[in-house]
Amino acid sequence: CKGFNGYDKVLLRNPRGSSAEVYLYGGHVTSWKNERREELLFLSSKATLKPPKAIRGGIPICFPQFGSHGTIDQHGFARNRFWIIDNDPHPFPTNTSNKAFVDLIFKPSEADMKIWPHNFEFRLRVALGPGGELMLTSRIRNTNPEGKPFSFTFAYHTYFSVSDISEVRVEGLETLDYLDNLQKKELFTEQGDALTFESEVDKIYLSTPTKIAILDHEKKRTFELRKDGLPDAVVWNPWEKKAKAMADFGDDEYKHMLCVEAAAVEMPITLKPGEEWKGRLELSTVPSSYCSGQ
Ligand code: TA6
Repeated sequence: CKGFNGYDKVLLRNPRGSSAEVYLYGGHVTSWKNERREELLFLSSKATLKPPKAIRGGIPICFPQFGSHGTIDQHGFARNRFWIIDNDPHPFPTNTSNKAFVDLIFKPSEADMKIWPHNFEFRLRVALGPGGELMLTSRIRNTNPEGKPFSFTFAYHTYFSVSDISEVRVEGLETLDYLDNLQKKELFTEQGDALTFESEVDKIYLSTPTKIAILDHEKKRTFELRKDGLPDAVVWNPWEKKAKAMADFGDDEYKHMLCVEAAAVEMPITLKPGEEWKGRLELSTVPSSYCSGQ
């Protein structure tokens, strides 16, 4: 259905009839609700759904670049473009019997190719599983006719909704090396126990495990993030000062969000013509008995 400003708005409902649901604008998931219709993703009250400005929240997809360098927009242009429903999803397997899903495709315009001179097909499948789990699969194929390979970096820039950032823990990134965007991007090593949050954080963890857990004390809920083809993980909260400096971010909203992003940043992915890369993200929630301060 036509959503805001021309973005196609798509609603996925759980095939088993539960009230779990997912909303997308173009290739951007903006809402993921569980069977109790609780919103699990953060979307700023000041988010604009107006291309080409990126939507502040949900799951923006960073491609062909994570971060800001060179002439490409910060986090690439895929998140700011129109996607179309792909009725010919040949590359995706058909085992979707118990899932609600939509297939979208994005190809670069002439203007895009002036920014990044490559031909590609970016197919995205967004699926809602029978248990309310949210799955995103990206397939990016190099369709350069004249034999040119290309390299890119990528992230599912996921904004999780949390009750209180000061009572959130992240498990799975302990003892790993990370690049710190707040300290001139040197390489550091994380300490030995779960991450907790008292101030701005902007770290790119390298060679991370397939599964990362985000524990919300107040809700007694754990988000489980599983990823494939995405070795790194970015953890970001702007905290008060940076949040106040963003027009599309409410002053106190930093207290109720945390970005944990399945990513490929340290080692760009290179595709020869005809080659295809697949990056998969699966999000689910489980009850957790974590008590803060443990
Ligand atoms: O993922 C962390 C980060 O790279 C931060 O440095 C911050 O810039 C954030 O992304 C948001 O970027 P955006 O371009 O969406 O405002």
